[in-house]
Amino acid sequence: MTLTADQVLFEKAKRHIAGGVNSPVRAFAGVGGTPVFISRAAGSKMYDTTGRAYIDYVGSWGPMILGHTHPKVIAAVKAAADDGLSFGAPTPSETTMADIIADIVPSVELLRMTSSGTEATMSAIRLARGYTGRDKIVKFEGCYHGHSDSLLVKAGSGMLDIGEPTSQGVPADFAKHTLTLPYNDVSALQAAFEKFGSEIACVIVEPIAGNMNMIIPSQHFHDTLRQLCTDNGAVLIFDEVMTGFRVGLGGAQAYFNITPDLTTFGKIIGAGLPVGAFGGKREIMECIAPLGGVYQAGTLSGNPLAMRAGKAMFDELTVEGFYEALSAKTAKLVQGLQALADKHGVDFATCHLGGMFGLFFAKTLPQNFGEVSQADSQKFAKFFHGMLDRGIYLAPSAFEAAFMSIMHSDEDIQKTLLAADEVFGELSGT
Ligand code: KE4
Repeated sequence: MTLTADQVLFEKAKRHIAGGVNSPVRAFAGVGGTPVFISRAAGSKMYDTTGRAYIDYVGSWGPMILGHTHPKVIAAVKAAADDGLSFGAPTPSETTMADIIADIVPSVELLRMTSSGTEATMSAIRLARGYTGRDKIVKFEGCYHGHSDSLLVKAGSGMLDIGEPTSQGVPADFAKHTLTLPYNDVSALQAAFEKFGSEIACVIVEPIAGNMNMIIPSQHFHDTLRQLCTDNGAVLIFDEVMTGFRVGLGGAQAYFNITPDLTTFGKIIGAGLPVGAFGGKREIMECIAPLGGVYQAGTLSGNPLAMRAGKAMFDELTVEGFYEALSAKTAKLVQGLQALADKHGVDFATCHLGGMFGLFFAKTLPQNFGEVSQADSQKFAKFFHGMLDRGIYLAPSAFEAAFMSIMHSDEDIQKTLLAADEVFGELSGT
């Protein structure tokens, strides 16, 4: 049997890369088949090693809101590279980035850059524990905050594809400090604080979930969470690694009009280069070394290429009307998909906000992880492959959100809907 180009590349990758991928969710474990190896990307498209084009709705899991190889971002990276790749010393470009984030997100009075979202959330958890002197943390089932030990308990994203919501290798003594509650459930929140309130250092939440596909929780959930944290002296951490500058310029905290104590960022702020950040109340952030006793560091934190790429990115994101245009593209696609699924009698539910959208093979829109688990992931896998065969690249997992870029054209959306019409037709009645 002749192997495809991707199968040959995947076998070669497996020789020295664990599972052939440098991040599990890329391995297609959730949908089966062989991952597509990408050779380049431009605008709304990625190209495999045979030159085949795919309309990309993953966008590197969120960062590529301007589309791939945006000329101003590429120019900024090239200019920065010509000036040197890394200095291990402060640069003005880090100050520029910090000022931009603090200006756009009023809850951020002081911040620290990192090189990934995982580092940002791990550091924020340590900071909350150091600031409060407490050990317990609260997270929510199906939410994913990166792969630090405290947070790999009933987590989402790629852990759900491999059926391991709690990672091996995390000592029980460690995991016991992590309380995991059902997402978007006010009574569970109230009960947890009633029982543990004075012991809880922080609550970390995806303010809009994107790692069990997409769930927009109720305003009541967020209002209650904010009040309980305030009443009990717990730090409220909004993990906006995915939603930050994605669901709107101000992120989910602006959408819900909630002021978290700390916010974590990643993905978009580096325009696709390795970056993360955490920030918030000055009083809390001043506990971070060298100001305070909570240690946190990183050789490449605030990398000048990522900072200057991020600046070029924000120059575009802050243009009047950007998010209105992006949201209109998302709405056009999602409403078109829903109409086609309805036409073919396929149980399908969608949600979207800004440049982020969710797709479920379910009669009604899931409101928590339990309901997400009831959605038909087998049908999702068939839909994924049917669309991939037609040149449409969706997230290779039923537990991931999808992303629109400002570069996706009406033609891209029409082609996507044409493909979906055929695939829903194949799925109807199955
Ligand atoms: P990174 O360490 O992957 O930069 O960020 C971790 C992280 C933290 N918080 C949220 C809300 C996140 O969504 C993520 C990472 N998201 C996944 C996709 N669901 C990254 C893709 C991957 O793991 O390869």
